[in-house]
Amino acid sequence: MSRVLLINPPKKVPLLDWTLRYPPLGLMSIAAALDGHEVEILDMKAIRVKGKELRRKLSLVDIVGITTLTPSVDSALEICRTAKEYGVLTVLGGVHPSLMPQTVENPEVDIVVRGEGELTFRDIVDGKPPGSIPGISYVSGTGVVHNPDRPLANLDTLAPPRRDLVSRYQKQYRAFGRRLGALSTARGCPHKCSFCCVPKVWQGYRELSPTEVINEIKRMDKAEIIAIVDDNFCQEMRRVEEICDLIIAERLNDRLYSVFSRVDSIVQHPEVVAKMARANMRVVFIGIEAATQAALDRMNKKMTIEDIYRACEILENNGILIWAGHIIGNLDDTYDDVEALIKMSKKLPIDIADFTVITPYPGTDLYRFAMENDLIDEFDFTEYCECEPPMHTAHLSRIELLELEIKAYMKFYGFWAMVNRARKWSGNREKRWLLEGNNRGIRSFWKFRNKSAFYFLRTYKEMVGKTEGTRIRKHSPVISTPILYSLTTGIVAALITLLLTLSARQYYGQYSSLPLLLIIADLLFSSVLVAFITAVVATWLAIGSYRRGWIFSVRMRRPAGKRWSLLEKSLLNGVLFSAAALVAAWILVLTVVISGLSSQLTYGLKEVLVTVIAFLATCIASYVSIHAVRNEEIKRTKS
Ligand code: B12
Ligand code: SF4
Repeated sequence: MSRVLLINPPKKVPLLDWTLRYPPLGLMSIAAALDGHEVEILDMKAIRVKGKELRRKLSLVDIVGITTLTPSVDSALEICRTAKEYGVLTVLGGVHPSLMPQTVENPEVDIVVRGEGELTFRDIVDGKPPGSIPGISYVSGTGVVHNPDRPLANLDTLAPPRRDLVSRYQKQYRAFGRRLGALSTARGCPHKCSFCCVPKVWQGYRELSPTEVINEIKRMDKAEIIAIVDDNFCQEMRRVEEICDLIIAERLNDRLYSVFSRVDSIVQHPEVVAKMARANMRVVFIGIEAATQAALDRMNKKMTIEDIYRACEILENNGILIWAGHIIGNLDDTYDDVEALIKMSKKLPIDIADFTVITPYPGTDLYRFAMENDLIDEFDFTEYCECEPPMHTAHLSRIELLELEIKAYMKFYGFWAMVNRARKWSGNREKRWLLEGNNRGIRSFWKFRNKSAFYFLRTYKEMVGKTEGTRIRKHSPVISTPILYSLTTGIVAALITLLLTLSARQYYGQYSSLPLLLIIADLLFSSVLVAFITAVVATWLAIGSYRRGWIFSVRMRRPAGKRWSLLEKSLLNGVLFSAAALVAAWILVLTVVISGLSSQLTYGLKEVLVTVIAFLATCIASYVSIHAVRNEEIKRTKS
């Protein structure tokens, strides 16, 4: 008998991991195949485990198995390193090592299990020699060995997941503020979308029989919402119908269900969708991905824009909560295309929206294309969480992708958009469950929304730092919009100018008794000087502030015109604004002199004049400079 510790690594990715906490179904499934062995599941995403406690647990076992997605690979490797200190056999499984079996080249990893894990891991734990176990990769004396793939199992022959091993974390597994249970009723997907790794990991599509699905639901009596994790639960609508009939007949529709579905499946069988609603399948996640047919075709999505509209209509008419996924920055998307996608998401009756930036997961066609075309900028997999763009596209830079993502979230989860959505939910009998139990559904979104705002502010600053090659101070001031920034700096510049002119008043004695020519010369000179200095300083500050991520500017990108260095742009603005100030001051002085009001050329007039010039020059110079740097018209001085 071996002692086995199965670990869900602690890495939490922003956004999704904040709203949804799922039980580690993969680990529960492989644990089910290990009878006769001593097994524990340590869900480090559900609870905080101190280093000392982890070491203690590792010191007591023979084998550690860790489930690994791409963004959590570092976290998994770190656990392997600790495990190796205690001589524990380390095994990695899950999506990432299945797609990148070369992960086994890390000295702290002994074995990588590719694809379906139950029977393969069972062989490892039973102590079979590595050479005889299909579906694993390992390092032998001659180098890395990739054994042939293991034939896929009949799902009905596999033991049901060991839910008892995670019951102590049950309170942590939640969605929409409700206790969540996860259920897999099918594996794989027959489609081949270019950005998706599922067809590569699972190969083919297999189902659990409807009666087994019902048996499994019966075992999940503690869950208030059951998340069916199949990639396209609606792949075989006749089976879905059968499952729904059984759920209704067995009165298992007292709990909520959430499923993932392709839009075309919904469009082809609206009558089954009505039955899904009766079975209390109240949340359907659909992948909308793009707003143009060209983009859908390019990603091989094999559906139409009309399908998207029609599927939303069908779901809405059945009172099903629509949760839609959008990809920001499909390969040929322009800025306009992404803006159209954001608009579309607001136009459709979508209740919850995910906006994920294009992410080239290893093993996908997208990854291959991005590598071949040198589009990937970030090779640190911990950043592959669909929140921060690791690549650029032909038309969109990384910072633009991030800006568009932020813009999408701002529009969809803006204050009034949220209020309107809450009103819609409260007026809809089928969606009112979100407001039940002290509004826990809505409150979970509200928390998510506010946390995301802070996350995006930080990420934006960091991304500006990376893409602009600027060192970002950790605690830099809050981010401002260009208008707010320009107005604030304008007011500060005006106040400083006013104070300086006020304090210089004593040196001028009786100003209005000075010779007229001298007063005119002084007014003109002061105007030019103030305009020049404020414009130069404002330009320099605005460009620096933008590059440090203190100004968040989402706007249409114009084709870059002439490019300036920071010094050139500052001097240019200085000259332009002082020329404008000279003209303005001249007009004022001439008007006063010509109208015979020379006695009005007082020091008070000078104070007002230079203060106004300082304010305007700073505001305008800041604003235009922000847009100049935003449009890449300013050459980078650092890299
Ligand atoms: C449910 C789900 C989630 C849940 C829970 C994830 C979890 N760890 O359980 C939530 C919502 C939290 C989630 C989050 C994310 N997810 Co997710 N998720 C899924 C989904 C839909 C189902 C996973 C599942 O439960 N499958 C059923 C079980 C039985 O399969 P399994 O976990 O793969 O386990 C089997 C094998 O992989 C293997 N195995 C797994 N672990 C181990 C360990 C050992 C030791 C061994 C031997 C074998 C083994 O054996 C198991 C049984 O056969 C998959 C889609 C899919 N088809 O995989 C996407 C998927 C895994 N997620 C994905 C992504 C991108 C994410 C996020 C980055 C999304 C985001 N924007 O935030 C985050 C990352 C979270 C993180 N911290 O790393 C990608 C993974 C891409 C990649 N290369 O890693 C997938 C494939 C979706 C996709 N189409 O792209 N996800
Ligand atoms: S995105 Fe969905 S439909 Fe497309 S291949 Fe992946 S799982 Fe299948």
